[in-house]
Amino acid sequence: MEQLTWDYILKYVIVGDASVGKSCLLVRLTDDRFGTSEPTLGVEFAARIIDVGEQGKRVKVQCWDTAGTESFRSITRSYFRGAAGALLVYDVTRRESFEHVTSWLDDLRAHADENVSIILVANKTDLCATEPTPLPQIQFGQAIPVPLDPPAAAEGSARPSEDGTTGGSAGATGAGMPASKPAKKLVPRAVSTLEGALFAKQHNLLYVETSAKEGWGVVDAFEWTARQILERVERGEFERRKPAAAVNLKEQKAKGGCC
Ligand SMILES: Nc1nc2c(ncn2[C@@H]2O[C@H](COP(=O)(O)OP(=O)(O)OP(=O)(O)O)[C@@H](O)[C@H]2O)c(=O)[nH]1
Ligand SMILES: [Mg+2]
Repeated sequence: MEQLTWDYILKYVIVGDASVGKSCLLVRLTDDRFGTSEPTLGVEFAARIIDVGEQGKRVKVQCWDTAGTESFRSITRSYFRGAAGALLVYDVTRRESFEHVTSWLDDLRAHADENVSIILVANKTDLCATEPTPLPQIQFGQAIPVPLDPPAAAEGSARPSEDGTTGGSAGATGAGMPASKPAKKLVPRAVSTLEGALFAKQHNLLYVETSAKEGWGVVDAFEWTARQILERVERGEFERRKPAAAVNLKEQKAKGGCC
């Protein structure tokens, strides 16, 4: 039997509009794969142990994936209670999913732990770029430095042009270059990196850009929040070992699975 130990158990929730990719992000975290998923009915649960920080703390993330559909909202809200970490997800290609972030944030602030660490997750970036957008360096425990201008495209990366086709050189077959798979059709972003990062800064959230499809930034989203939570634990901001507490410390178990 595999010996699985952890230093902390953290309760997480994933929230955001329907179809922004919440379930796919969780499947990417727990199974490291991308699959088409059905809309979530109510809530689903999964867990994974991750290593956090240079001190190598092992954290068991117990995550509730909630339905984004309005009709489930009162049910899913009840799962926010006591959450130490939250992923607030929008789809970078759908502007309205970003416009609804404020309302999800209000719900989280009202129902999750008062010290909840929230990361704003800009998902589906693979639809707009062939590689992850370079983000400003994010230091934990510090405000996110927001760039004055949108980050320049990485050299060689393809950027969407106004007609939605690839404007860069990735996948191009120049003289002497072997033929590669056809360039992916990219769509324009509905929410820029700058706008997402600025919103996060204004509301004291962490910020990450992800692709559940490509696996970009997904583990980071959970790990960065866990790091922030552990810092808050060290500062004594979470009550310890309370039943149903957001954070349980030094639980050590031998189990056959990680859930
Ligand atoms: N290209 C791309 N598609 C994605 C990504 N994440 C999710 N999708 C697709 O978006 C659709 C919705 O994904 P879900 O994970 O079911 O969305 P959800 O937020 O859980 O939706 P609800 O459960 O209804 O709230 C599916 O067709 C996914 O395949 C991504 O990162 N990139
Ligand atoms: Mg879902």
